[in-house]
Amino acid sequence: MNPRVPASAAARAHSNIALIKYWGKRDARLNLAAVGSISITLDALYTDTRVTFSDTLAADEVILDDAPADATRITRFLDLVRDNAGIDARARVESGNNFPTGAGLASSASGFAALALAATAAAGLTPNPRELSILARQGSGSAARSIFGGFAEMHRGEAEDGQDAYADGLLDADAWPLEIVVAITERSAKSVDSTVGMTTSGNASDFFNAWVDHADNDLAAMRGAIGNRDFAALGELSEHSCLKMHALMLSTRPGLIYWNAATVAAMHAVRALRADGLPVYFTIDAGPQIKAICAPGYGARIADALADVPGILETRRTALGPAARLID
Ligand code: 2P0
Repeated sequence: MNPRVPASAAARAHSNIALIKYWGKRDARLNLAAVGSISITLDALYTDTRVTFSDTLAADEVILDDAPADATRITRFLDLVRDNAGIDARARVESGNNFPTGAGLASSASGFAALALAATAAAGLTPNPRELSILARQGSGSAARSIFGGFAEMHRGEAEDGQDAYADGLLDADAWPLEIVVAITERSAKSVDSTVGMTTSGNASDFFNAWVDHADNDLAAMRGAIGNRDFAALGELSEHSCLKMHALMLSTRPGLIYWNAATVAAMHAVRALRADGLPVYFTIDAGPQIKAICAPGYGARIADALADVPGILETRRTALGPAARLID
């Protein structure tokens, strides 16, 4: 290996949840989304990843949450970094989430964002945030957004090579300190992973074209709500995009049902809290967990209320979080 290369680096990236959802691809090979998306990055949910390139390794090794894991998807991703850096060395990748993996809490978002940053640093590269987001996208679409803190927008892009499919920061976390309550209703991994689910939806839902046609309107309205710090507009648009995505999932053949009974109970509970005057809206990703979006200062009260909903196993409160960064 080139002696100038640091060879080992570690990064932390935070999970994010989309307020305007990404579901569907326009190009599977380059992992280009069919629609843009807008997300918030979460302080309390993150992945730490260390990448160490070594000439003595015969193959990439992956340790995920202290257990050896399949390296296929990681190797494909590291090959992009190796090509850019002009190195051949294999890597040892040690990664840990401080939350359940693969259960609809966006572990691939924080995971590939942390991997992109750690791997490029270990390979001696210094990409800017946009370049990093283009790289992270090729690991997982939602990971492009986790390069940024606060509010981020992922652009669908038009170019065939994906060079205009990147995320940008919209607003820093402290500019509008929303609070999120994540209500966990199931700890095991989900039944149909997002990549498979959204590829199926693109081929096998009558609703897919309508979903794509309306995306730009939703994105523009959300940009406006964020710019105006209009919480009711942000919340209403978030519930709308979430329910519309789940309608698309349900309309796929075979239908994708990510909710369980507690997920539905929690949706009703959020709306009951709202009817009582609390500023809270829900969103749900490709899994059974529910995320309550709370106006600044309301997280504790809403977490207490949701903890009483039958089937909710645990709640976690979080503020909005920072951008991905290198750590010791
Ligand atoms: C999102 N999700 O916008 C949407 C909402 C889940 C539901 O992005 O195939 O793991 O790796 O690009 O990023 C999850 O999909 O999919 C996701 P790939 P990813 O957050």
